[in-house]
This record gives sequence, structure tokens and C-alpha cells, in this order.
Amino acid sequence: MKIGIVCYPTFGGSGVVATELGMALADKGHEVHFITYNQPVRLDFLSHNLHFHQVVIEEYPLFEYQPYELALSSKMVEVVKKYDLDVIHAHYAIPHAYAAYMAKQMLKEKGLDVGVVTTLHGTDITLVGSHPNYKTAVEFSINNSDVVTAVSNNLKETTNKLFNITNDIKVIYNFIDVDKYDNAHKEECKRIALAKPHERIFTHVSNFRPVKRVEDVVRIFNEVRKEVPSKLLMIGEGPERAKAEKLVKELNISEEVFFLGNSTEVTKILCYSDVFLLPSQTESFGLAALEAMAAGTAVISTNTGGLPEVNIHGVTGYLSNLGDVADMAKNAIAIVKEPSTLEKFKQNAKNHTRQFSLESILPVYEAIYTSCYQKKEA
Ligand code: GMT
Repeated sequence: MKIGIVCYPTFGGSGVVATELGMALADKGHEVHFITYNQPVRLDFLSHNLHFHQVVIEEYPLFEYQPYELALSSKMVEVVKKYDLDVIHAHYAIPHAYAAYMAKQMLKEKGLDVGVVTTLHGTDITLVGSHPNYKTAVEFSINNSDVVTAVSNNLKETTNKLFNITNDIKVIYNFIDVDKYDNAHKEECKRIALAKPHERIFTHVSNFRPVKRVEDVVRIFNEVRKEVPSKLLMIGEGPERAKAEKLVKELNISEEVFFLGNSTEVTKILCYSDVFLLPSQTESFGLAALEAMAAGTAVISTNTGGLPEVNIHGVTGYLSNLGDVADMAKNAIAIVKEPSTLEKFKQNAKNHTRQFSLESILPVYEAIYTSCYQKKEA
């Protein structure tokens, strides 16, 4: 099949899912076309069946805000026509689902048909999408997609609660290439470079937006290190990084906390990690936690959104109420204090990720594309 993928090209989870999906589809022989404003960060190669089409916006003095959706939908029309695409898969409703709907209408005028699949990722519904500025357009684009998917049961329920949804929403969990983490850089995993053998390594990976509550990460770690010698690796960039760094200085723990910035080699860093900290305000799924679990890392998280569908309380880690730093620190200490307990949680976490394997989820997306394709052919 010929599939267009529209996504954010950044380090965020929706872009990562879209890119990993596109690369896996191309691997299986489908022709995949990424349409976005930059080459997606995880898209590290292009081939005869893996293409990237850049949406370029020219500056014009009249525009205080550049009309990205217009340029995006025009680019979609151009690519669908040129490569005879069967389906466009829009990741993150704003503005991708809306632009895909417009492209479909423009193509219809020319006697062409393309299926539109929209995947809801989280903040496009919970934090941004339900804001009155966007709500009407988001609801319209969900109801007018050929197929709509959400990355967790919780996100599906939330979408149905916040919007007047007339379309069926299918739940397709985020997925992981388990083998990539199994064999990941084993020989390169030089843990000793970061921590002494008796020290535990905590990790946080995110885009450091307010929703991630990175100061809670630092506070949890600060409580843990008082009981168990540990190090904290903070991976990612974003608006809250400066606040987290300031807090680290105030708590006088700069020698134990490392801010590593954005990384395209998260698997290499995760191989060191014992416990992943994710105290988010909300998380529709928590792909970063799943990636950590696949690398054999226990998870301390909040119980918000779809996190309980990923992190199993008392098995793969622990869940706490939002903002309950003391409880999250207590749970983290309970995991890392005894080596045998830590080992059990790490193993459980790794085993649990098999439920989210690429091999089981890829055919579900393929079946959805086929249903759009068949509709087109009929
Ligand atoms: O977490 C972010 O801020 C990034 C965001 C995105 O859309 O790029 O991630 C969302 O989509 C991921 C992939 O489906 C989910 O695993 C994340 O839980 C979700 N983030 C939130 O709901 C806050």
C-alpha cells in the first residue's frame, strides 16, 4: 500500500510513534511518505519506499502567524496525486486531522479519493484540543475521519467525554520493537562511567513541558538519594528545564544529577537505568515509560490518564496520586533498596512490554489501511 504519514517531526511521543510506524511499514514493503515541516528526528534513513516531503512556509509580512495548515493540506494533495497514495495517516489531531480532511475534499473535487486515518495521542485532546479555541475544529475532524484511533482506553473515554463524538474510536496502544531493546548496545553499556556499582540510576526522558512536572522528578530523586546512593539522568529539552536545574542547585545535588539534553540514542542511555520517573500531570499512554520498561527499567509514575494501562502497580513499578512526591519517593526506595527486589521489578517491566510488541500492533494498522483502501476501490 502507499501511505502518507503526517506528524510532528520532533522528539515528542506522537512523532516517535508515527516515525517508528512508518519505518516498520516500509520494512514490510509498503511505500511510506512522511509529510511534515522537518525530517522526523527518528527517521535516520530514506530509501526507495521511505520518502520525506517537506512542508515549506514562506514568510510574508502580512502574516503574523504563518498558515501552516494550508501549506500542509496543499502538500498532501500534491503528494497524493503524484504518488497515488491510498491513505493519509494523521498523527495528533491539531492541525493534522483538519488539514487531512481539507486535502481529502480538494482531491474529491478532482475525482480522486484518499482514506484519512486519525490517531489521537493525548494533549491534542486533553490539554489543547478541548480548549474552546480548537474544540469545534477538533471534534469536526475526528467525526469526519474515515478511521479514528486512540493510544489508550483512557484516551478514548476522555475523548468521548470531552467531545460530541459520532465516530467509533479504536484503541491501538503505542508499541515497541522489543528486539531493539533486547539487543541494544549490550557491549556498549558501560554503566560504570556514570555510577559506582552500589549506586542506583534513575532516569527521566521527556520534552520538559509543564505537564511532565520535572521539578517533581528532582524532588522524588532528592528523597531517594538520602536513603540509597543514586544518580539521576535527565534527558530532553524544553521550557521547564531551567526550573529543574535551578532546583537541583538549590538542593545542592548537582553532582548527582546530569542533564543530557535531547538524544536520538535513548536506548543506549536506558541500558544504564534502574528506575524511570514519570510524575506527569496527565499521560495518555506514556511511551517514554514503555521504552524504559523494554530496556528493563522499573517505573515510578502517577496514576493519571492511561498510565495504569502501561505501568502495573506492584509489578512493573508503582503508581501514585498526582503531586504525591513522598509516596513516589517511598515506592522508589522500596524498589531499589534490595538488589533482588530491583531485579524482580526490572524483569517484570521487561516482560510486560511484550504485550506492546511491534509485531502484534503493526498488522492492526495495516488492517485499518486495507479497510480504507477497499473503500476506495469499491
Ligand atoms: O508527552 C508529550 O508531551 C508528547 C506527546 C506528543 O503527542 O508528542 O505525547 C503524547 O503521545 C504519546 C504517543 O502516543 C503518548 O505516549 C504520551 O503519553 C502523550 N503525552 C501526553 O498525553 C501528555
